[in-house]
Amino acid sequence: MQKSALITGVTGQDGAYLCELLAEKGYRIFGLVPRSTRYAFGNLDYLGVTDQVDFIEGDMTDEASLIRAVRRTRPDEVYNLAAQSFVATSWEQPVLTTEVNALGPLKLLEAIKDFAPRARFYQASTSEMFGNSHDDGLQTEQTPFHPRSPYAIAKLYAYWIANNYRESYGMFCVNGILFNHESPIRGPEFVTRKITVNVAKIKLGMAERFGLGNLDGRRDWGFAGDYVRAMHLMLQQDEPDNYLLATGTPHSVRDFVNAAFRHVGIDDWQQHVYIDPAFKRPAEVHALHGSPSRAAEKLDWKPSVTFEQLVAMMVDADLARLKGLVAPGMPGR
Ligand code: NAP
Ligand code: F7E
Repeated sequence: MQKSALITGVTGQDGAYLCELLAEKGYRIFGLVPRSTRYAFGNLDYLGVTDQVDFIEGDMTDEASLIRAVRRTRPDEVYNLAAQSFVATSWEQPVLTTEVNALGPLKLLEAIKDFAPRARFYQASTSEMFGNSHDDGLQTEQTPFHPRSPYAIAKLYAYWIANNYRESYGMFCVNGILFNHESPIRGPEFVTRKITVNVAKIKLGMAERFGLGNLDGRRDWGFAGDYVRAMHLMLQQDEPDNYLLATGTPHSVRDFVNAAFRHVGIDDWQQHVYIDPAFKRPAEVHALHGSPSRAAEKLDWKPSVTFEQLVAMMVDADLARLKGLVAPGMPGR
């Protein structure tokens, strides 16, 4: 029988890759979209999957719309990817971030409990919940949480409420604790895409310099296409559980800058990058380095794209877009 999935945040980076995956698997896909996103299907268009999705208007802050979406679709699987996902903005808009990222999942879980209690639920949790906490430099599913931003604190609430609905009501709720994952359709405000867009512009003579904040921040960057495969796998297990996804190989922002410039044959990148304090954060997460061993063992998952391949893929995509080799408004592949 055909399976169905309801995806919130369907127009975001992960939403688009997940649609691509579930469409290949023959799912009926329902996508929740706020009114403001109604016609912003760039990521889905880019992956060629817009016509695979039945769109339902709704917003994570509007409980009635979530109830209606779940009642109308009665899905087998729900992927809660919707979020105010930019950490820096969470200091500017902490209340909105909390309403969307913490109370949103609670409202959605209530709707599922009442109208589709057998649906399997995926919560997009994040390595940001660890903050600077680690065990000998490495984060695992056992590492204590110490969130450092309103974003991470809201996500920690969602993490616990998903665990609680599993324990209280026997619902199939899983948390994917995902480390940073990127792609050619990553939002342009995130550091990786900001770097690849600017490096491509500099290579093509369209810009000279750009500003960045903390170059010493270390992240464990993987490819979004790999991570959505694991989201799906988590919902196919016999029992619900929480899993951490990472590559296990961290790099600094400086490493990313260096690799992106090197890819286009520019060695003296220091001439093109200046430090702009405006991009520094009130409280920084210095280093995220995750252990994917449990996901490897239990889900038989491993990432397929290396750091160098990811950087090259993103720079090449932005070069292609800027050269007009892909349709305007769409990130180049
Ligand atoms: P993204 O590209 O920013 O996508 C977020 C999606 O949520 C967008 O479609 C956005 O629509 C939608 N959204 C925002 N506010 C909403 C609201 N009030 N109601 C309904 N939809 C709303 O994020 P992503 O990178 O795909 O990440 C997917 C999820 O994983 C997020 O929850 C994020 O916090 C989490 N996560 C991401 C990473 C990562 O490295 N990418 C790592 C760990 C966890 P608009 O575009 O219209 O705002
Ligand atoms: O920052 C530093 C910044 O904004 C990465 C989200 O998907 O992953 C993402 O959150 C690092 C930080 O991502 C700039 O200070 C330096 O150390 O790309 P980012 P993030 O904050 O790690 C997690 C796992 C999520 O869950 C989030 O949803 O880069 N950095 N200079 C900069 N960052 C930005 N954005 N811009 C700069 O100019």
